Amino acid sequence: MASSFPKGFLWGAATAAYQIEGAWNEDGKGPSVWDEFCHRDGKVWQNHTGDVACDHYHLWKNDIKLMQEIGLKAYRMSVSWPRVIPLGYGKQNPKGLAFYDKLIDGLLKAGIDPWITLFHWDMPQGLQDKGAWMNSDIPKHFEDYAALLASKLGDRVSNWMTFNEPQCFIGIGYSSGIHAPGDKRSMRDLLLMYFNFHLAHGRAVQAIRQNAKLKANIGMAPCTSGAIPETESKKDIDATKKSMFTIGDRENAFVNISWILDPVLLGKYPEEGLKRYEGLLPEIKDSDLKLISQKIDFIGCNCYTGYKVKAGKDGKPETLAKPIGHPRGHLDWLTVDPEALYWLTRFFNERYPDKPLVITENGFCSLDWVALDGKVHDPARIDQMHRYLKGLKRAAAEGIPVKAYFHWSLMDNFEWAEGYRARFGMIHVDYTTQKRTLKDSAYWYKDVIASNGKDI
Ligand code: IFM
Repeated sequence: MASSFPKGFLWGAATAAYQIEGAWNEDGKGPSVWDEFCHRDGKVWQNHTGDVACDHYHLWKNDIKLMQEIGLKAYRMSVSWPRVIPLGYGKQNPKGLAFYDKLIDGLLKAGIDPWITLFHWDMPQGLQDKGAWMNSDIPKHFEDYAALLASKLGDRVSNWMTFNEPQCFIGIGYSSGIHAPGDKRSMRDLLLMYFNFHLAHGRAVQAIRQNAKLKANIGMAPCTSGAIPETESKKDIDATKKSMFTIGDRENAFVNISWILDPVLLGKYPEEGLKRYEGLLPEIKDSDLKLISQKIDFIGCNCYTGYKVKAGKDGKPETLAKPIGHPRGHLDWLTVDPEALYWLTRFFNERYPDKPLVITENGFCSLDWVALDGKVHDPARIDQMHRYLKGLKRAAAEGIPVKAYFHWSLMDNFEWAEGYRARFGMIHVDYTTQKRTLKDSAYWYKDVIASNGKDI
């Protein structure tokens, strides 16, 4: 095992615009689907909204200081599309662009490398009114938005992610309706949305390359749970890998990672999916696949959880139930499965060989508060991070090209339909005063960064 992470490994933390910025209707910003959704009664836990969130729109300077205090080398943030183009198409908003301009300058001055996600779920309501992902014009609107950001910020920003977790904003937002815009569409519609998202991705990659002054490092940040073999026998490993990329049920809105990444990296949709979704898919032309499979520079992945698999009869994957009392965070879905990062990066590298891999999100939510001693003690988050990073370190030691790790999240923030009840940050936020307190995990991470993970 290597004594530290590879030289130049990038340690970062991540956030997203709607979850931290607040200022939902300031300085000419247009509404997003999340603004509209949160203002509807009963959609979000205790009717919380992102109206103010962490007020990062006003407190960004202080937040950069805190990032410096932790020693972050990189910061993954997203841009709010309706803040810079209020309707999502047409007129730009100079004040919104000025905000990101200042923020980027501030980060660079602080020695922190900005990694920008173009779309982290806050679809402009103006485009939602036109059908959003159902509308065949959406890829073109997204291309224009990407071109705008690349031309305004691409002289200082080189790292870009087109989308965050398509399976969530399509699969949850338009299927179960638990997320904005709260829609419930058929699988046929969802597959069309996934297709339009893919086209939008391809167009955005082209637009960034054409408009950015700096050489662009472009990827995407989909999500998946990592499949972990029960033992390291060849038959368990083979079955586990199969399970990781297997297309789920025909009606499963949360499509498998292979449906997201194969067209982008292999230039084709998985055969198994083409059969499974037969009769539900839009027409997909070779020219579409060419556009979708524009060369990207890295594969990002958001991974929080894992599940164990063993080879059953005839080597078929069998998923094992988690034992009673399996460790988990404050939200039910967030189980602690540390080997996930090792197996995920290993299987990705085998399916999509030699592409740099970036963990664009990984983290833990707990019930943290400021203790009598004025500090925030979050040993569970430290332990979670420590265990997961061990897996990533093993991957690096075996030559898997892992390049960066972004902890979710820099600070506690608006956790979508869960409101503020789940705290994911390394920085505690008191939402009534906006006071920030670095948690124990932030100091622990600071040491990890300073030693390049030597003691992991
Ligand atoms: O808060 C979210 C983030 O917006 C997307 N990935 C998962 C995080 C935790 O649920």
